[in-house]
Amino acid sequence: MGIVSEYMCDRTPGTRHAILIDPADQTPGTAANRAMAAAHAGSSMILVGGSSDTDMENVHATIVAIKEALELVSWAASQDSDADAGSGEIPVVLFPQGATALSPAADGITFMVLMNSLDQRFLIGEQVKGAPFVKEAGIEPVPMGYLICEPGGKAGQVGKADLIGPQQTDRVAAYAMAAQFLGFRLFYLEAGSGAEYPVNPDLIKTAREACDLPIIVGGGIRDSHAARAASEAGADWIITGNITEEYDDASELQAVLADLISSIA
Ligand code: 1GP
Repeated sequence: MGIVSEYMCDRTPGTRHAILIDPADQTPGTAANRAMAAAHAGSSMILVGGSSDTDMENVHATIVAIKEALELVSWAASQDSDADAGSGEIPVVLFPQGATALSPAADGITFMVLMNSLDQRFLIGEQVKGAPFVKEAGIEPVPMGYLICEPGGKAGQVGKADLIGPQQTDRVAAYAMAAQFLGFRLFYLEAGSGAEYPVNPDLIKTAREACDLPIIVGGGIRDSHAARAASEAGADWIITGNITEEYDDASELQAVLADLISSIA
């Protein structure tokens, strides 16, 4: 297993937090400031991905800017003898919608299959298209089963997902088992970016009991209450995208994220 896989798949008890940055929504400089605020707040990873209309150059510039900013954070922490042991550099991982939003500067990539898509493109097409780039660039792939639940949002529509309903525990259990049997290292339950409600904690709990994979949960998590519910149901990772992009002031963002992270620690 590579370094990023080991890091993401570490099952030490507790829930970690990551922010999702969409390069289409902000300049690389703003993305870097938000990543720094997240690192200071105690986030454990930066995911970069999102919109289907993002070009390669923009993704690359964003990742380079974030990595430079995080290097500074980690250097500053190393100079501070009072800093926490956990303040080292955190990974920047691609979370792509397709084969075009990639960058060789990323530490890793969630190499995913949208398991409940009805479209061949998201089951194997984009993966085959992107694989030569990932190999050539030497980006570490972390195989991931990705499942979209209601309401699903744009990801559900674009990905032509046969959405998992909030009460469909049997379905989620079967997908979680299949994800493990297929050799994925991670299992992601997605409600869709900006979802009006997050993944039902019952689905998370069922997936937790059905497989041994680390479970990532995202979509519609906007406050400590929702984050805690996902954490208590068994999520290993909580992802927040939209709330991260709502704050232009870095210290305000840091305070909001610190509050959310303290609720899942
Ligand atoms: C995307 O689920 C994440 O996978 C982010 O969702 O933007 O609603 O936080 P939000």
